[in-house]
Amino acid sequence: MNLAEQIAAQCGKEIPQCTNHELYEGLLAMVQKEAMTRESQEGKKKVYYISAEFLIGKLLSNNLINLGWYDEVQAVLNAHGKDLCEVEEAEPEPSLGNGGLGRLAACFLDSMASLGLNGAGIGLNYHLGLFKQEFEHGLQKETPNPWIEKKSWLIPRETSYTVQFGRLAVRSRLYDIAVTGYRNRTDWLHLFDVESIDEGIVEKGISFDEENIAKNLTLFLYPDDSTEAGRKLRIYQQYFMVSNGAQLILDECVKKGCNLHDLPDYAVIQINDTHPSMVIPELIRLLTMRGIDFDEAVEIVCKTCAYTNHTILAEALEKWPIAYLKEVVPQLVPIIEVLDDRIRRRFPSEDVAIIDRNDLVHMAHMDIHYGFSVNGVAYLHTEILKNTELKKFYELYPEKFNNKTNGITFRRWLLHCNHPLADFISETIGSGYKKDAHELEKLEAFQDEATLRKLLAIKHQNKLALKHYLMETQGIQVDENSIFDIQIKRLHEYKRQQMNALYVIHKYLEIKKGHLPTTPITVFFGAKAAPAYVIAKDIIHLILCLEKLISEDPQVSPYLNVVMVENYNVTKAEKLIPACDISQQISLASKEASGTGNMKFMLNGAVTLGTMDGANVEIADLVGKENIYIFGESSETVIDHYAKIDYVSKTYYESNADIREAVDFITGPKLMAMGSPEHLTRLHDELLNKDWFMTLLDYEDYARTREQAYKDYEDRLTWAKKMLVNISKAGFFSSDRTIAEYNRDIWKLQ
Ligand code: 26Q
Repeated sequence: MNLAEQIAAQCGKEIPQCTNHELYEGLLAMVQKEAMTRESQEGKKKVYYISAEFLIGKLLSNNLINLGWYDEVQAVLNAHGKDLCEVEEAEPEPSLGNGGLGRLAACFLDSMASLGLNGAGIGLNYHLGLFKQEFEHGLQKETPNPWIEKKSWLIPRETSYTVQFGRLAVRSRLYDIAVTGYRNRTDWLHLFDVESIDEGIVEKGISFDEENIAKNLTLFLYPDDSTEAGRKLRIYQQYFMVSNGAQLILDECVKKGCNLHDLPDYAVIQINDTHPSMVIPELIRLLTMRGIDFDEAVEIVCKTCAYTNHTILAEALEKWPIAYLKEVVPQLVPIIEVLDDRIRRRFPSEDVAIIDRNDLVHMAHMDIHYGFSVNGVAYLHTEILKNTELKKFYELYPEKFNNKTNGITFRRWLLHCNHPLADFISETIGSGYKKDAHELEKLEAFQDEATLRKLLAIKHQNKLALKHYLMETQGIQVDENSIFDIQIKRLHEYKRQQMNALYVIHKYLEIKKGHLPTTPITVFFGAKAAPAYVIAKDIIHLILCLEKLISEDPQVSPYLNVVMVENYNVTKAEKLIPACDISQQISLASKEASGTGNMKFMLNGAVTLGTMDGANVEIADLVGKENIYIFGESSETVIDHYAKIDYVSKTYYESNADIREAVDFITGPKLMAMGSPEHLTRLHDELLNKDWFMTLLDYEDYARTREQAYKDYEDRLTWAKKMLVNISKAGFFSSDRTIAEYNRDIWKLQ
């Protein structure tokens, strides 16, 4: 049978008669069948990547690319009057993560399979992904985000375990999603669910019915809300995940001939932030139940578990009240107490204790003491962990600390999302870069005018594609000839969307005064705010007000526009990133562990405007100062301000007229009439009296540097050279490189 006949057979009718949704389901089934044939048992030792989040995004196109089917499927569909891009639209996006950490886990699985590593992901099968965001009266509204249809990527398995919560026993059910490697083996993402889930609860509104754990345990993904007090249901989720994971790991190893004493020869567990940290006491518990004595069980676990830290925000480090744990997972409490006791005997300092004086369990501390590796996610981040945040631990265990700078999978973030650019690169330097990203460096030799013009043409084409997409989905009109200046990421004060908004106000006022930009500017935002994060929602409100104000002002809108993209998610990122000219990476130095959007933009030929924070530092090193716009105070200066508590935002407000004008515009008559005075006043007060993330400290340098970038943009060929250098140096940020380093230094699979 040829491909067209196979598709028709799978769908039960000829291609032209199929809806896009039917074609999606047919192709899904074909991909799943093929993925199974590429399954591999190879490798004695296996890496288990445990994570509360896997932000996998849509899977169809990616799988087709990885299997080597994409071009043929596209051609066959076209020949029958169908279009793969439209078929893609029929697929619901599984938003099983909040942002960076979850997306990283998804990129890592892709790279593990693509490198042929024996690995698996372990997580939870949330029935509703991260909430859907809608804008209503200039405010964010959250609605449920279901993604599981009758036919989905989930493959139900027979595997089922019992998980004990005090007296309550819950049965689990395993679902697998195939992770097809790029022209390589299939690995699996194991997602655990409860057998007794009841989706009907959603109808009654999003709230957690703790009485009915067995019915709602996997219904929702918690929105990243570091400031919210620990919710008990989250402990249920975490323990459910790790207990199932630990049981699966032990079963798999025993099946391969492991006698459990030699577990570290068969398994290595990567703990993705502290969300899965209970796997440590749980594994100790299970090993002792299987006849291993306690001391040896601790030793085995110490050699099996490795921990990745993703944040230096103190308030985001998980600390659970021991009373919660006693209630939810009483069987773990005596184990955690012994682990704490042993540390207290060895190291009397209160700073490194697991259970603190207030009876809070510090999950990260447990990971560091009882794991064999601790890594940060970018050079600067790891240095800050070693020298500041986790200094006391670094002194105890210098050998455990290592850096693994994040990466992204080029299959999704170039081959899939930017076909024109990928084709252009293949024509210019051949296709070798698809397997070895470092080959992108060959592009640097092509700085002739014809190549640069081609690059500009591709960018223009992608901007047009985004324009059409936004028109169709949000009814928004954008000017493809304007500069596309983009900031897309979760809304958080440390990421400083508010600084970007202050510049927009400044520019608006400049235009009002008759100072017009040479090329029009479109400032794109995309961001979800955690539902309980008040200031974050105020910032969204401000951005929406600015969008409205400007779009209704014919004097300004030919030169400046704001677009707030609704419900920002992986799918939207895939459309926005290829169209970007300027990538905003403007976190307060020392606060962004790495960032991975910065890498995606660079790979797609955007130029970064950013602070020396996270992986921006490494981007700047690679591309050189000609090809990036760096501004703002250094992480040392910022850390020093925090230590001395000497930052006063009002000083900057009072000494700079531009700042004063922009900040006061927030509560000026125009916005107050248009928006909600409550939100605007609160934000104004926050900036003036607190400004914990030092927006006003960096504003002046930010505005100046941004102006410079706009000015340089005018020289199109020089700008295109910057784009070319950014693309050619992006190879380092392939997650294949990151995963190869994890394997070389931590996992050590053959
Ligand atoms: C905590 C408590 C209650 C509910 C949710 C959470 C929660 C959930 C998700 C806390 C944090 C997260 C996610 C954190 C995250 O995405 N961190 C990012 O990780 C990226 C990958 O390493 C980095 O690039 C980013 O710099 C970092 O912010």
